[in-house]
Order: sequence, then C-alpha cells, then structure tokens
Amino acid sequence: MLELAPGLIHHPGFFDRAAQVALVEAVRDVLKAAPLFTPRMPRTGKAFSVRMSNCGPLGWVSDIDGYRYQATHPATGTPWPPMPEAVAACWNALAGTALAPQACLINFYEPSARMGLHQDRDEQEFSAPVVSISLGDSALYRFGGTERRGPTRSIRLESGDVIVMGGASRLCFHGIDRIHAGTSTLLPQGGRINLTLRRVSPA
Ligand code: MD3
Ligand code: FE
Repeated sequence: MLELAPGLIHHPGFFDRAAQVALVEAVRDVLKAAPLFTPRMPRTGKAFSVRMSNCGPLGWVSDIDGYRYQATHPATGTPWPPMPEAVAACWNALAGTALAPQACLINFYEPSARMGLHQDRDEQEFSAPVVSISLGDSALYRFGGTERRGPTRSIRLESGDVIVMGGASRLCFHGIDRIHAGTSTLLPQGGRINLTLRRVSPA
C-alpha cells in the first residue's frame, strides 16, 4: 500500500483477477434489480456523463432537487439490493472502523465520461473513510487538499485497485479526468466501474 497524502491510502491490486471477475458478476446481478440511471445536476438538470446505481441500505442520488441519500431506486421505487459480500469484506479489511458501510455507489464510466473535482460531504458521519474499488479500464484520478483552489496530483487507478480516503483526506477534493479506453479486458464492452462505499449516518 501507498500513502498518497495523510489518510489517503492506495492499495494497488487489492483484488486479483479472479476476485475482479467475481465482483463484476455480483455488480451485474445488482444492476438487474437496480438498473443504471443518469444522475442530473441540482438546479440546472444537466446530465452527468457517468451513470449510477447503488446497493446497500442507502443509495446516493442526484437530480434537479439536489444530492441526497435515499433507501429506494429513483426510477423503480424499490429498495436497493444488498451489498455483495466481497464488497462489505473489503470495507471490513481496510476501513479501520467498527461502523458498517451503509451505501455502495456504483459509477459506470464510458470511455468519454468524467467526474469533475468535488468533495464527498453529503454524509452526516465523517469519522469513517470512503473506500473506492476500481474495475475495468484504468482511470486518471486527481486529488488535492480541502480547498478547491489548492494544488492537485494525479495517479492512474487500475482494475483491482482500492483507495481509502480517511482522516485528513476524508474531505479532500478529487475527480476522474479521463478513462484510458482499452486498457483492461475485464469488461467485454470496455469502460470502468467504480464502487464507492460510505458510512452515511452516525451509529
Ligand atoms: C472521498 N468517484 O463517487 S473514487 C464519487 O472513481 C467519486 O468514480 C470517483 O468521487 C470514481 O464520489 C473517485 C472515490 C473517492 C476518491 C477520493 C476521495 C472518494 C473520495 C477523497 C476524499 C473523499
Ligand atoms: Fe467523490
């Protein structure tokens, strides 16, 4: 593992190929029950380039009314499917907290998708880290400090990597600048899946 900044830990190759294949299979099952939706920016309604779904008790959604966590899928109205065992096990191995994860956001990136620099601050509990799992094509991940205008660094995230953002890095700015299309054979149609695990509320 590599400490990129205080509390920002990179675990390259945490999941081996067989574990990645099993995770993709589990994500496909989740998406059958909770299909990908296109989130929209609050106020403007502009579509994100990333499509999303969730599993676990709570899911993160964004629409014209704002960002929030909710227990049901915005289109189907049904509860999010359970978090796959291997995803919860990753949190238990790396998060360093007794609090259980409540939300697993699934981000699907086509090669042209991006995620602008932002902070994750829609949670009511910041003592737990955010744990992020990368699958499929590699991505250029950018992170800075807790001020939007501060300096940033970039690293490449590969399929099977896990990033833990806790402590002093829990509220750091971060984003995905580009997807390196064709760099992984994990997803037959290409693209990238990111699973982001979060604790939303205090114990
Ligand atoms: C939180 N996702 O969903 S990894 C997001 O790869 C998000 O899809 C990106 O940012 C993705 O909110 C980046 C998750 C991540 C990375 C760094 C963080 C979350 C973080 C640093 C501080 C707090
Ligand atoms: Fe984020």
